Amino acid sequence: KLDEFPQDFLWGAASAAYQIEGAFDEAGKGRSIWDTYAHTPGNTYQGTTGDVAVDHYHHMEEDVALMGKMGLKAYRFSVAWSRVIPDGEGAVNEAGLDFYRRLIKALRANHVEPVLTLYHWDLPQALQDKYQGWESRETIAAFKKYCQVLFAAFKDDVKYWVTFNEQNVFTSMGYRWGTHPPKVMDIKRMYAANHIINLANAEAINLFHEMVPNGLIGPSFGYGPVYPLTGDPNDVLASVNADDFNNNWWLDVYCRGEYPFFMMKQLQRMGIAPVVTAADEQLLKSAKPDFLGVNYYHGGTVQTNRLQKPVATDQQAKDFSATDPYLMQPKADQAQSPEIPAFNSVASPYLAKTEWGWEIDPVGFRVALRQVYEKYRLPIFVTENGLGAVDQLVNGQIDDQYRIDYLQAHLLAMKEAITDGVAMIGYCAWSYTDLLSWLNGYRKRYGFVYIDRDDNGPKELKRIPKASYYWYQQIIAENGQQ
Ligand code: BGP
Repeated sequence: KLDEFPQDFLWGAASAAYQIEGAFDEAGKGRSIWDTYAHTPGNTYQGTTGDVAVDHYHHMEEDVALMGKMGLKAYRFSVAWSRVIPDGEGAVNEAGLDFYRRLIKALRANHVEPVLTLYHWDLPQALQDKYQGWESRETIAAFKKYCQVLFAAFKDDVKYWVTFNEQNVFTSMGYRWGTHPPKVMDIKRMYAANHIINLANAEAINLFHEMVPNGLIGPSFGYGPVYPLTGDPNDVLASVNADDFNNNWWLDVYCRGEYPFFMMKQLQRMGIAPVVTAADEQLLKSAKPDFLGVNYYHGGTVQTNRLQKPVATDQQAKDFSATDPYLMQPKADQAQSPEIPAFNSVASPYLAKTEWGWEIDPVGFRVALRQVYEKYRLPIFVTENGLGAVDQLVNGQIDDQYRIDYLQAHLLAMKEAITDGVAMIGYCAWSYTDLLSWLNGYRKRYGFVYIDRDDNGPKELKRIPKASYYWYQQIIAENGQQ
């Protein structure tokens, strides 16, 4: 028999500022690197931007009222740094801060616990221009100031805080693949930026513990278990390398305050390791997150890159990348990563895929929760998990049974992990309303609440609860009994 969910389990849903707010230049907001990136032709799917997004900025009360009706226990959102401090480090824009003050008040009035993410990818453009963003230590000071403003403003009203969302994703996309801002393709710079962000994360956690002693803070990491394609020891070795490369490189720093030993050695051999001073080491060791945010979509299967033989022809690699730019297949005779050349990512022969080619793997969710808890023993807050699909509005309704099936399977896996002994705070499905998918525009929908808009622009932006909304309402009411 499976354990029950804890009585105070936070059943939630998530979002991020750039993907929902719109109002990109209203009420004193500064530009972010995502404004710049999306405004540059060729960078996003059909040129879609978050200029209007789903206009949550002007529909906030309505959106929160629907959360109240749903019985949602927690709502994860991010603050747009450039709305609060338009140039990233100077004067505070009171109107920007006020938007979040009103949001938090509305959440509390509807008995929804706010979960505030400090950084979900939208760095103020001014910091990119002035300091080269996350490649410079000046940006740590700016981030600390921004954190200080938010901690002071919301320390009595927000208990759960997330520092960085998916550092692994935004740095790999932004500095390795060049498919997110700042569109750099240089792995040495990628490792340097990661180190700076690790320091910023540590500074934020330490400052938080001084200023908000009753709150809880941690990073949200995009975690996927790594599977070897076969039992061939070469494939197993590849999976050990890939686990360092995909997961440990970040998680060990967050939770243990140190970089993984073998991978660091390898980077040093190649001359691309970050410069870590004694003071840095001390800082990283001193900052302890209170929980670990886990975003789970899928794991990854790898095989050894035998004799550097191609795993895909150029055409196959192109087709694969075209389905979803997040899943980049190494091209012919090219390893996934020059620094860890012993693995290549391949499709799992066991798993079905979503319309965007993401593997559907609820068992992997249990594996993920177990692995992370076993290694770091921190309570886990699942801060994202969900299904991106094309939804059809038929007679004013959306019957997204496929999303219900997906979520149900993942909730069951989570219950099994809890029975295994994993300590969990809550679960935020991605996403609450439909929203902008960074590189896929508006047709890839994740929400419990449908929003009437497409890639060509807003229609009426009407909010329509989907079948999954009513299903989740029931799940919450029964605390996960199904
Ligand atoms: C995560 C991000 C989210 C969200 C989600 C779905 O990596 O933290 O912001 O976008 O993935 O991704 P996508 O929109 O590419 O389908």
